[in-house]
Amino acid sequence: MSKAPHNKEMSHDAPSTGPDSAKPGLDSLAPADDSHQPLAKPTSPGKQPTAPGSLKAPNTHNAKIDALETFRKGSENFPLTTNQGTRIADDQNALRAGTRGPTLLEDFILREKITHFDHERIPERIVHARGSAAHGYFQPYRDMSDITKADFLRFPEQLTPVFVRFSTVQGSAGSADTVRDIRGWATKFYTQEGVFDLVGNNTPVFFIQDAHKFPDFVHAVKPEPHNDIPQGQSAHDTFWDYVSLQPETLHNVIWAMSDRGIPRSYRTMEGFGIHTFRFINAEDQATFVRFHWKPVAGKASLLWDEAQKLAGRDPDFHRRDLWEAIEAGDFPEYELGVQLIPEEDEFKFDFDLLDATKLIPEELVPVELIGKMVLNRNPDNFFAETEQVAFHPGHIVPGIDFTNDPLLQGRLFSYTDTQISRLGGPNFHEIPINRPLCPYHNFQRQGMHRIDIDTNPANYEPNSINDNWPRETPPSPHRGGFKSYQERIEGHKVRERSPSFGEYYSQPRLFWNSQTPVEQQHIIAAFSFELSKVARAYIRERVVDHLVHIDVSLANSVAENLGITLSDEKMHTAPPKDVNGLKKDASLSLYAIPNGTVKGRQVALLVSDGAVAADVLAILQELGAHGVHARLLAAHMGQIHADDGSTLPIDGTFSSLPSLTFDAVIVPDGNIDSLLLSGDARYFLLEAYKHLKVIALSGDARRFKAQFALSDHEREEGIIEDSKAEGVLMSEFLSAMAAHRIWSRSQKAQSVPA
Ligand code: HDE
Repeated sequence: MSKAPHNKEMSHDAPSTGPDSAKPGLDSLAPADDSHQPLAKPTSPGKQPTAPGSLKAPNTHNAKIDALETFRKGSENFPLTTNQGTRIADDQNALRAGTRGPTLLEDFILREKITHFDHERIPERIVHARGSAAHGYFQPYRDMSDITKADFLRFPEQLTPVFVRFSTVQGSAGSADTVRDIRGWATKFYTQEGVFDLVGNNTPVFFIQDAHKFPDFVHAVKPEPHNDIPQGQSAHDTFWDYVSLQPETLHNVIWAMSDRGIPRSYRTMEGFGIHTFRFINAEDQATFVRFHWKPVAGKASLLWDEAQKLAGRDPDFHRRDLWEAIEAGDFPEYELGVQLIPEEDEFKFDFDLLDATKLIPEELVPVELIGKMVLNRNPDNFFAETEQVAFHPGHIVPGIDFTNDPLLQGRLFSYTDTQISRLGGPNFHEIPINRPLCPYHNFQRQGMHRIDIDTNPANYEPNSINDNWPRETPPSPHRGGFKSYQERIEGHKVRERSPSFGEYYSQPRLFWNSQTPVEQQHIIAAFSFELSKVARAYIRERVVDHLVHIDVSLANSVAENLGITLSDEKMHTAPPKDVNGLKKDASLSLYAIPNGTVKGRQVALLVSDGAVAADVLAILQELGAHGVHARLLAAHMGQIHADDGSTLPIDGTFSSLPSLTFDAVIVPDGNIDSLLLSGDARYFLLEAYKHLKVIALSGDARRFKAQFALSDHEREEGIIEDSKAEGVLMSEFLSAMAAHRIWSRSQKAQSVPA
């Protein structure tokens, strides 16, 4: 690197920057002894990454898919040193004058260690502070060049590395995963033409239309300013005060109050780019596009009671699920979808495409699935990767462009600005997780924490000293320079919203009407819960007054729960107009269209000494064959003794791994007496029953039916029973589990106190 060529070929090969490329120069300065070599050959020099290339034939690009390898360092078999490489002889004691005397200022080892520690925190993200992330790759299904010239969407054989960070919005970095909130979904595509960040959420709309309102909205939803309560939740006065005064928020609010606000896992969430973007093809033709992520595992959510309990029993529930799924080889998969709208159709809708509080119903514009993303590797270091990753909707590549959505336009300023304060300067793009995988060269080379050592003698352009390198690339159909779409703009300078943004109730109504009856009940319960936490009665009433304009029955049910009586006039409020004549759109519901597979789900087996080994084995084999994870739970850790004398290792206890953390439960045959006597085991099953989970009872375990107020002869959907596990019991169990929950039990389950 010290004598790097002036990059005259403008190549798209491996980056010429980075610590490794600097090595030759540094090596010549290295001491002759081996003081910087491992003491012995490292046995595991850091975690070996899973190479996405091994899943599909690699191409030249895929060879660079794990570019972080350049920066990863393990420390096995290396001596402990200071940051300057000086070997440390004693890391237990500070240097002091006499064993009982004062510590000496001279102790550079102590000073360096404590100083570094003192600065180990960076400001957490102002929103989306709590997140977890994973590496993976994206692969397009077809050549999209008729619509976009974006290189990463042109070659079905080409894998593009990605890094995805999922997050909650409101809570701080240490808050619980399962709170009711919107989830952030930010994807960094390391394309050969530069980094493309798709920074979206798990809802297709946002709360506000204009970026200018964002600070007020965020202040309102964050904990209250006087006492910093509540953490990670919207159930408080300032949020609902804001909502009641800003009806444009209602659409995203009803999504947040639906089961979308409490996803089962990051694997079972949909994602959305929200704003309308533009695709640009090689002929400079533009097509409007809205981005979607569709989870291959299907869509699924928690129940509110589960979500609240999990916030205490396992605050890392989503983080752990993502991590464990990847470690187990159940790589989360998502299909990238696009809704494409020709430019000439811009004004065909009852809403404005530039309004981020409106979605485009899939019934009107179907989603075309154009590729798949697979998350197949956990980060090595939470801070270096998940915390330091810097997303920005303005990180964009040729073939994709912005529109005049006023929310998007404001975001384009905010993200760089926030990274500069969060990551300590303008060189955050040099942090390994943020570096483009294609070469990048320009004349910006100073500022805090500069890592690259630019050798070009000219740091300006035009220059003749270095033959004007690095030079601009003219736009061209492929691999050209970025050229903004030439949209004709005309207008007065105004602080004014377009009247086409002015309708707030039709889309929330479409959402409400599209839900299954159970989902509608959940929405009523969520509004009722949240508003019951609002101390000021007039705020509760104002919100209900808005709900009246969405749907009178929704408003009335919430009002009843809050002890509010709606006037006759309100009860006869006319509904808003249908959206382009549409009354329902099944895609807006989580469960209207059956979806998903059982692969990757978690099942608990409750056992005790005397469990029938053949039964347990049959269950484990059948679950394993369908990619379902089983855990054996007992009253104690260690092992239990099965009926045939064999021992079964236990994964957790009935209380340490509560039913909340499982999708379904099976009680195998054998020694049910002791389980029936265990309060923890009975609580486990009752709670699973309350949460509408599939329960299978084999052999003697059928005695548990009495717990669910069922006689020996009564059958109930979702309680799968047989004399043994082998055969029909397991096939019925698996097909019942595919529907996520036993919705028909909803009414009866309400009487369960667990
Ligand atoms: Fe963000 N948003 N946002 N946002 N946003 C941030 O950037 C902002 C908006 C989203 O995992 C911040 O790096 C403004 C919409 C995600 O690191 C900040 C506006 C959508 C993440 C910021 C919006 C998002 C952020 C805070 C209104 C969905 C987490 C830390 C104009 C399409 C990314 C940071 C990650 C993060 C500003 C609205 C999604 C302050 C001004 C709409 C997923 O820059």
